[in-house]
Amino acid sequence: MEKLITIERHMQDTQKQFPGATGTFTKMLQDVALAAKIISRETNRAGLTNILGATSSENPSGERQQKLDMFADEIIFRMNDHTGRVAAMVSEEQDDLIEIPVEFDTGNYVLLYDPLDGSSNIDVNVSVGTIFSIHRKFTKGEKGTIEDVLQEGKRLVAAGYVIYGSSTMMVYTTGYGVHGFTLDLGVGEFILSHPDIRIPETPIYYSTNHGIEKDWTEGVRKLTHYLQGIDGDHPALNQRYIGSMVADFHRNLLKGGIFYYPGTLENRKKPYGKIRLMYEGQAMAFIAEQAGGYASDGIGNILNIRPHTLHQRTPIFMGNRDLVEKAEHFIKEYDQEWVALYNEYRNRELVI
Ligand code: AHM
Ligand code: MG
Repeated sequence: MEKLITIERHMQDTQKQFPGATGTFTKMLQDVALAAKIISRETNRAGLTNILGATSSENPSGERQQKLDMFADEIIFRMNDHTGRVAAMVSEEQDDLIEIPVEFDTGNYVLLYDPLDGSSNIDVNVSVGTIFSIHRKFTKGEKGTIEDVLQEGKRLVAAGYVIYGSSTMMVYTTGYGVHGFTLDLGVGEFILSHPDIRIPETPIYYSTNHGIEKDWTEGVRKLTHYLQGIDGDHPALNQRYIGSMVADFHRNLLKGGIFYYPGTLENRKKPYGKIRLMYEGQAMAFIAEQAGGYASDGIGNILNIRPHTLHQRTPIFMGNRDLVEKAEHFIKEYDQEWVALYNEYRNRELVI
């Protein structure tokens, strides 16, 4: 019989391998897991919120009518603001650095998160997700700073996501493999269901938004034809696109494949892509790499980008390493004009 291992137990056991570890970091991950359970509960009843919330006398504050992404944002903040473990936070839903209220102690880590990714899918009962990552604070002083947050992805100490799908799963890495846990609703625990996830060598899917193909660069077009088996000798892959990156990535992580949201031509809507480097890109890139895959912005490793602003965008190609390297190859060959445009943005200096 397989051992039953809760996420708490798994995190504690991992921590034991590091003598001297204080457990602070483990507890912080556990706080995120608890926030995920609350968000999962609300996400599951999203279709009922208007009906129940409007009539419930128990809830005069109107909290239930709150938009789910705002609710998720607040839950993650409230779970972490008073623990003494976190020095600052940043959220995709907030413009600026989120400071720890003065009445609480601060700690050695900063937390970055996208509280509800793919939120356009909530109203139509399609999977959404939460993405998070953790950097170690390195500046002096008690408060976390923008510099603590805007570190390169390769310096992350942990990252993960929660997918609110047909079941709720939390997948995380601390740099020692990628592990997945499924929420048992009956007991309210995340149970280890996918230990040591490795992206399969043979890919099955490619995932991208074909609706914006008219804005694509030539390199992205060539890549897509390659993945479709039209150009070159690669067997044709199936196309799947949900529009929630967590869900699209999760499927491709378990089944093999590539997800891309490229930068577009200069005069089109998204020359630098859509995905946010700090809340989405770095975390996913760390997980992809830990699972034996790779994530690139089309030029190089996303984990090597030196961030210059909180809401920085990044083009993204991630999944099986050989496919992502193929994307880099096509972009180098066909998209030099776009590369110059994007490089100017990518290499901007951080201004405080
Ligand atoms: P969001 O953070 O506003 O939800 O946007 C990010 C999402 C990703 O999850 C998804 O991959 C992408 O937007 C879909 O965008 P599009 O509808 O342009 O394909
Ligand atoms: Mg998002």
